[in-house]
Amino acid sequence: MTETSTPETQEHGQSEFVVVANRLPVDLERVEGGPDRWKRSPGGLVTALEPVLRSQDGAWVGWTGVADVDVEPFEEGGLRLHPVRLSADEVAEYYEGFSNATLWPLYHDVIVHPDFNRTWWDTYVRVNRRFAEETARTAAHGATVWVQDYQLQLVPQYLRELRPDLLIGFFLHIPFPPVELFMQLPWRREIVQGLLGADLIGFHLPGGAQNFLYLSRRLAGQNASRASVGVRSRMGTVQIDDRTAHVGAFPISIDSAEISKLASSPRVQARAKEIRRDLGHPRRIMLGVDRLDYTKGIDVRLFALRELLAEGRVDADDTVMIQLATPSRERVDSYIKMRGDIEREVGGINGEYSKVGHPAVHYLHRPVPREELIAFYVAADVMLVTPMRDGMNLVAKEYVACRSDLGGALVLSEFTGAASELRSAYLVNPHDLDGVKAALVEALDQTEDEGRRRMRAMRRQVMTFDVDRWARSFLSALGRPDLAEETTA
Ligand code: GDG
Repeated sequence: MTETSTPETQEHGQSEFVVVANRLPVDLERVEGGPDRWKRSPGGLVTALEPVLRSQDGAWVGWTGVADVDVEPFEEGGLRLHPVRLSADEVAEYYEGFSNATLWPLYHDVIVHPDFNRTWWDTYVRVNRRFAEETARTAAHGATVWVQDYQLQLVPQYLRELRPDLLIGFFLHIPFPPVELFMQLPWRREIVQGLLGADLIGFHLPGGAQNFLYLSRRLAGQNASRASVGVRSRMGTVQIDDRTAHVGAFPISIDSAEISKLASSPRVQARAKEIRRDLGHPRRIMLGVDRLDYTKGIDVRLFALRELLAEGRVDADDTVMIQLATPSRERVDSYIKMRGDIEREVGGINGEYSKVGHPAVHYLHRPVPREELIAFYVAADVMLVTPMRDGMNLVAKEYVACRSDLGGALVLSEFTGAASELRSAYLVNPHDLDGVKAALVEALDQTEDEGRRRMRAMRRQVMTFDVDRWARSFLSALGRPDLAEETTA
């Protein structure tokens, strides 16, 4: 890293723009006897922010994904990365514990019971402090810092205490829960105060922003008010002493043009045909793509399929389902149980309805390469997105971006953030199994005209509001329209 000699950058770091997230945008791969290797994990976030990071001497603060390793800051693919060390106990308590067995279920409608464990909370506090300290070392005087997601909700406050000169944004990628549920959290006041350290607190939906504004008034005794600005983001403000925090809705999206282009490429089109051929040219292919998570409603679509097969409304001879389930949080108890339940259900359906060489449900429990995933989207006639609760759901948007042919149908849960934008999907209430079954049959049997009409409307939305636009609207609201310009550079 090169050092400059101005007093400000000697005292602080040199990055004018810093992203802080639980994970770095690279995975550490340790090879026995060999040097460490870094594998890029290109999510939408890094794609959208890369141009700003590059132009602003930007940095990314996050964990490497491996416990107990010390790595000095380094550069990878033009990005300056600042690893935060976590011990094995901290991974168990801050990440698997408080983040994924307390906050995750609490913020997703308590689908499973959140564990309120005081040791986990203490570790969450300690780790959030460490992230704030590393960020404080990295950021230049007056820099802009963008903190991401539920694992780091205390970072804005700690960072402000350390570095009042910084401009701090926070974005929550998961739903912000209804007030009644949030009030269960023993550390509810601390979390609200933690978030209020930011100058701008962003949620996917206006409902989350409203819940947060109400809680700021009630728990932090702050003077919060609501104002309506713009069509897509309703902004409110919270007054904290002489400072104003802004609160708003910024629905995230995908790199729509890039995905659309990849889906149209001859290689992906050929692979999609090959997938259909490998399946024995069924009349209809249904597809689910999810991290294996209890919020995603994978069980709902399996129950619906099983009943439809039993009733003869779907025929396994001409219709198949593919479920791609990416392994996730495999050491958390509720995930271990859910995996067993889902695999039993898949086994049950296949036991009853498959023929040799023609399973009714194809289930892959492993990540697939990105291009392969896109080929699955292109091959699928009906995409099943049935979460019980989901902040946004990018899979739904990716499917739409892949269908420049205006083919295919999307069955989409009302309880996803995406449902507020994709109104022409077959919208379902995942708690209403008969409703899900009816929507599934309708989507399987839609006429070509009906399908094209719906897909055209959804594509208009997804192709217009992409991840770049999301990042620009957040950075503009944060008071950095100049950085917003950079995202299109
Ligand atoms: C959280 C919120 C919010 C999945 N399997 C494979 C694979 N994926 C990719 C998908 C998609 C991403 O992972 C999943 O994004 P989702 O939005 O669907 O869900 P979460 O992981 O729960 O994300 C969510 C999001 O944050 C952003 O704010 O929308 O609500 O829960 O991009 O394509 N990619 C590859 N192989 C796989 O097997 N290559």
